[in-house]
This record gives sequence, structure tokens and C-alpha cells, in this order.
Amino acid sequence: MLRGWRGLGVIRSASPGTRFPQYTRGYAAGLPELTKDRYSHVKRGNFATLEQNHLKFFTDLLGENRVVSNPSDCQAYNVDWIRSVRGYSNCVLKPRTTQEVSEILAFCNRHRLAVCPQGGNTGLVGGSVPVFDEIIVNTGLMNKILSIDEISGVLVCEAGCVLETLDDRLAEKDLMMPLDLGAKGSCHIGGNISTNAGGLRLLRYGNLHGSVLGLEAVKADGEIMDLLSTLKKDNTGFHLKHLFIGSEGTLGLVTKIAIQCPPKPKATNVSFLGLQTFENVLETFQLARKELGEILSSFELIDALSLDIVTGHLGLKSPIQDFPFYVLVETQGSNATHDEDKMNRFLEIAMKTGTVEDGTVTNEDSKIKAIWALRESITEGLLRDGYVFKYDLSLPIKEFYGIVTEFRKRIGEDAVRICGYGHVGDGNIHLNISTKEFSQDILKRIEPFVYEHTSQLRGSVSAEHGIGFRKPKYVHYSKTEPAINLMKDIKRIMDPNGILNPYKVLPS
Ligand code: FAD
Ligand code: 2HG
Ligand code: ZN
Repeated sequence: MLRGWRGLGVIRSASPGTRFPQYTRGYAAGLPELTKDRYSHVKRGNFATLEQNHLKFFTDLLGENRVVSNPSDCQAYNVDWIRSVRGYSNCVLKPRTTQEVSEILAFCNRHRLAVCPQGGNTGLVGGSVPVFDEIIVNTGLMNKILSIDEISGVLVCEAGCVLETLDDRLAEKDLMMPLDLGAKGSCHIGGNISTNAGGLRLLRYGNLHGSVLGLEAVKADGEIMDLLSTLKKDNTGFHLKHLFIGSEGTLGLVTKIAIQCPPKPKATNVSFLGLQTFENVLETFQLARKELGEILSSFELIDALSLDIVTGHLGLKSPIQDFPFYVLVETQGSNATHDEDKMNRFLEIAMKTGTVEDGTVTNEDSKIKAIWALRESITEGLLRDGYVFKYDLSLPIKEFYGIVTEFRKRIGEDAVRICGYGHVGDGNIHLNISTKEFSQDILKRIEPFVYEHTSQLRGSVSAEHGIGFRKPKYVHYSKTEPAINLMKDIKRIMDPNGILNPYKVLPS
């Protein structure tokens, strides 16, 4: 029989939504090599170099406090959260209004100064920091909530609002954000939209192309595109907002957002289950879809070596004994009794048929948070291994885990750890290969094989994290040449001087 809650003990550190010490992390653990040295084949574009008169324009516009130009103060904005890339920009700008963003971009465009838009800097593909000396436009001070319509559930806010803050404010009105991710305490909604972030409940609430009703963005030449509709239906020509969703700051800087928010669920149940094989995981997923139907809000996989990261490095405790695989199954609904009945029936069948061997289930807030921490803290814990090679793949569900075993064969003991976790419900696995430090040799043994393999299975080389700096040359594994050419044409029209996030997303 399924066991109740037990053995969790005190949860230390890393609760969901912990605000990451992003601007100090790099120093404590050592700075990565400069990107220009590690990836020396990438050449700086023909952009201007920052001069005193440029800085004077920015300080006249923003005031001294919102222009960071001291190299040591700029350092933290130059390093990405997983310490994989590092630029050397000596200019970080912190606009407060769309008008200021517009004037910054118009000036940069006129003077051929390259720009790197930056939100919470939690991106995992090296897109959020400069490659060379691009000017960083950080949206941290554009953090006002403009309106929450309690009847329609529409939130309108500025791009720099932190995801968790938005969720907290919506909760006061019995609403919630339609997306959730482990970085919620630091990432900005503008960053989420620019990466089309997926997260932990996409299975239930869909992706941002569906929930974003409108947005405002500033083009490379400073022109403001007011697409901030709050209408659910608006078929007046091309749906331009979609160009900014997931284009990772290469087509414009997103400044405001209107987003459809679902009601906050009245009942949440979370179970954490232990399984022997990946086949058992698939059977359990199929059962969950059948038995939990519309209330299934998450179905997440954690393999043994992934759980070991959070129990080992972060001191979190697993509520069940050791297994090769674990799944976290969540329901969200409006009727506690109905939802609990469904969850219990699902668990009974899973235990009876033997697909699940042990598990725990809870509807208590603190315990739900503790279980989620096991899943959400993996990314953070992995950094303690050393350097992490990250792959975020969409694969046919049956082949989902094979890539992890394949790499265990290929790399074996030369890695500290090769593990897989992710969003089974969305067919999206996170393959992570950690090593003591960055190694070109290991990189060559992983890439391009990992992408070739994904492409052969007709998967996607970037399911939800984006392309950023590290993957442009692999886009062709998931997109045809005509599609890539059309993307390049769109980029040329919207940013003819190529100043917005150069070296990212599009292959050269
Ligand atoms: P940044 O990292 O600052 O920027 C990301 C990209 O967007 C960059 O290319 C940047 O130039 C661009 N950008 C940022 N703001 C703007 C703007 N206003 N206008 C135009 N371009 C902009 N991602 C997922 O999809 N699912 C997950 O489950 C998930 N979990 C994560 C868990 C952890 C612990 C961490 C560290 C990261 C996770 N991520 C996940 C990745 C990351 O959090 C998301 O990509 C997030 O959406 C990035 O938001 P950000 O504000 O930090 O953006
Ligand atoms: C998650 O699902 C994130 O936790 C991060 O997308 C994945 O660390 C990763 O590889
Ligand atoms: Zn993910």
C-alpha cells in the first residue's frame, strides 16, 4: 500500500523560488574563461566600441545611478547563471520606462553599438550575457504591475517583474501565473517571454504563445511596437506578438506584457513515486493521463543520479527509499474531495499493477513545497559537480531516456555524472553531463552527436531553453534551410544593423 508522508526531516536551503544570488555566484565558484577565448572561432562583429561620449549620452538620459560602467561592478552582469560564458561589457544600462529603452536603442542603432537585452540572467544557453563587449540593457527596474483584471484574469505588467512576485500578487486575487519554473525567484516575465519558457506545468496550462494576449516591444531602431492587446480574439492581420515570443532578444526588447492567468486551484495534490524501470515511468504516465484527466498538472521525471544531486549536494531528504527512477505527479483542481479520490484511485491502480513500488502523497502546503524542491533544485545542485554540459531535448516519448544511457556508454567515467530529468508530460528531457571542469575533449564527444541523434529521432535540439549563444550552429538539426533563411530575412527587416543580441540564435 502507498505509504504516507515520512522521513522528510528538515528541509535545508533551496526551497522553490529561492532567489538565486546571481550576481555573486560567479565569484565564489571562480569565473569562467572569457567567451572570446573559449570560443575563439567566433569573431567580434563590425560594431563600434564604447566611448566616453556614448556614456555621457546614457548618463544624461538615465542619471549616473542607472549606468554601470565600473568594470568590477559590470562583472556580475557579464557571467551567466551556470558560469558557462563570460563577456567583458563595461556598460550596463537600467532603464525604467519604454521611452528610455526606445532612446537607448535608437542611439545604439545610430552609433552601431551592439546590445544584449537582459532580464533575470537565469537563461541556460548563454543568451543573456554579452559575447564580447555588447551594451547590457537590464530590465530589472521595469518592474511595475500595471493592472490585474479579476474578472477576465488578465495581468498587464512591465517586463522586469520577477515571475514569483507576479504569482504572489495574483494569489491575493485567487489567480496564478500560467507558468512556473525553478528560477521563478529570479527570472523576469520579459525573459520568460523572450525564451518562450516552458516550465513545470506546461502540460496543463500550455505555452506562452497561447497565454500571452499582447505585448509591447521596442525594435532595434527605437520604434515602439504597441501590441499590448488584452483581447482573447484579435485576427487583425499577422500576429506580430509571436515574433517576440521565443526570439531571445534578437528582434526587439520586450517592455510590457498582457497575459491570461488561470484561477488559483483550490486543491493541489502531489505524489512522489519510486519506479524500477523507464517502461514503468511510461506506463505510469499513461495511467495518470487516463485516471487524472483534466486535473493532471505536472508529470516530472527524476532519475537516481539527479535525485542524488539534491540529497547529496544540497542536503534535501527524499521521502521514499532509493529507486532507479522517481516521478512527481501533481493535480490541480477545484474540488478537494473529487481530486483526492482521483489521485488515490490512480495510485491504487499503479501500486496494484506494480508499476509503482513505493511512494508518498500529500495535499499539505509545506510538504508539497518540500517535494517540489527535490525536482526544482537539481539545476542548482548540479553546479556543485563542476562544469555542466546541458542539453534540453524534445524526443518521442518512447526514446525519451535512451539518450542518457547512450551517453553513459560514450563518456562513462570521464564525467562526474550523466543524468536525466525533465518534463515527461511534454516529451522534454534535460540531459546533463557534469565534469570537474570545462573540457573541449568532452564537448567534442558530446556534440554534434547529441544533436544528430535528436534529429534522427525527429526531435528538437532545444525544447524550451532556446538557442542562445551555444546552439546557433545546430539549429539546422531541427529547422530546414528555407525556414532558417526566412528567420534571417525577418531579422534583417527588424534589425538591419544586427545590433540586437548578435552571435545568438541565428547561424552565421
Ligand atoms: P535572461 O536569462 O536574462 O535572458 C534570457 C534570454 O532572453 C536572453 O537571450 C536575453 O537576451 C533575452 N531577454 C531577456 N529579457 C528580455 C526582454 N525584456 N526583451 C527581449 N529579450 C530579453 N527554462 C524553461 O523553459 N523551463 C524551466 O523549467 C526552467 N527552469 C529553470 C530552472 C533554473 C534553476 C534555472 C536557473 C533556469 C531555468 N530555466 C528554465 C531557464 C530560464 O530560467 C528561463 O529561460 C527564463 O525564462 C529566463 O528568464 P530571465 O529573465 O532570467 O532571462
Ligand atoms: C528544469 O526543468 C529546467 O528544471 C532546467 O528547465 C533544466 O537544468 C536543466 O538542465
Ligand atoms: Zn525544464
